[in-house]
Amino acid sequence: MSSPLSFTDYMRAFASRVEHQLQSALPRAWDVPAVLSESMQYSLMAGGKRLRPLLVLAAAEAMHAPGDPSAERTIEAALPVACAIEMIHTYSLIHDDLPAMDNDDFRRGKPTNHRIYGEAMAILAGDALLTHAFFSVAQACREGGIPAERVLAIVEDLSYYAGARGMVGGQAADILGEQGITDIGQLEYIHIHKTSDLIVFSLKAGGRIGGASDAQLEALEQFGLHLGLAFQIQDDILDLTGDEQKLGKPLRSDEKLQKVTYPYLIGLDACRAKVEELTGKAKQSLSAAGLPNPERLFQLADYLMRRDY
Ligand code: GRG
Repeated sequence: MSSPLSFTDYMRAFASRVEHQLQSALPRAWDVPAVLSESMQYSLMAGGKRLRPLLVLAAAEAMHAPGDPSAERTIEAALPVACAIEMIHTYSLIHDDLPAMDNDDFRRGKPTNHRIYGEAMAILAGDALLTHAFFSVAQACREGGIPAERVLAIVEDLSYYAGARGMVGGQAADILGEQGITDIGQLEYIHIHKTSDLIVFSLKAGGRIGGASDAQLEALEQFGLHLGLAFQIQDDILDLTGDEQKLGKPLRSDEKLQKVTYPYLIGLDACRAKVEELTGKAKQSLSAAGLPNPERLFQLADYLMRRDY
């Protein structure tokens, strides 16, 4: 029997499968106006950690006991759903970068979509990625053979977690509260919806594809909620310490306090402790679920806590 891949090789192998699948996931250029197609492709293929697709695949795999040969079929069937969540994530980044929102010039080390294609086309590329994500989920049934009732539940979840009750709601709360956030509760609401919700979706979708029970789905949800918050706080820490490293000096407090973030409210040390605490809680929620093979999800949680990019 071959020995299991190291975690790094595992991540690399899954990321490359996602990358490969994404390449052919969009409508072909001859079916759509060429500039629209190019603009969608530009942002979707611009790199990124592909975290959410990896979570879909790892959660699907977690539903099979180690060594179960049918795990591979489940992972393969989950790929269109893994692509779908990356399309939604990419649309949210394109729209978030627009002048009406964050007005950013660079994303993933490249000029933002609207800097290359103009605002109108960037809005449309985001809209088209959002819509195409649902097409991609439907493909999991048509081509991947996932039972229709599981795909229906995934569609329901996707509209819930990505929509007004989920990520879009979180973004709205962020914009509305821009000047007036004074406590952790408000910040937590924003992060749960902006960040955790797509992570929760990814884990539940993987679980659903692998046939998770209601109790297992609930555990995956709790895992994702805590993991998402830990991920966001780690992101805030890296934003701050990254700026310090770039500038080669510690920032003055007035330089750090441009935006209300976790470090702004509770300081860096408390943030680091919070990331550990939330990661521990995430792993605890998952342990209780009795998934057949949760090992890679545990490793992913530890990896995210220690990441430095
Ligand atoms: C415009 C509807 C709408 C929503 C925007 C995603 C988002 C909501 C805003 C982007 C800003 C931000 C910090 C969001 C929190 C989620 C987050 C940390 C996104 C970045 O995700 P990564 O680190 O990005 O996985 P890559 O580039 O690696 O895919």
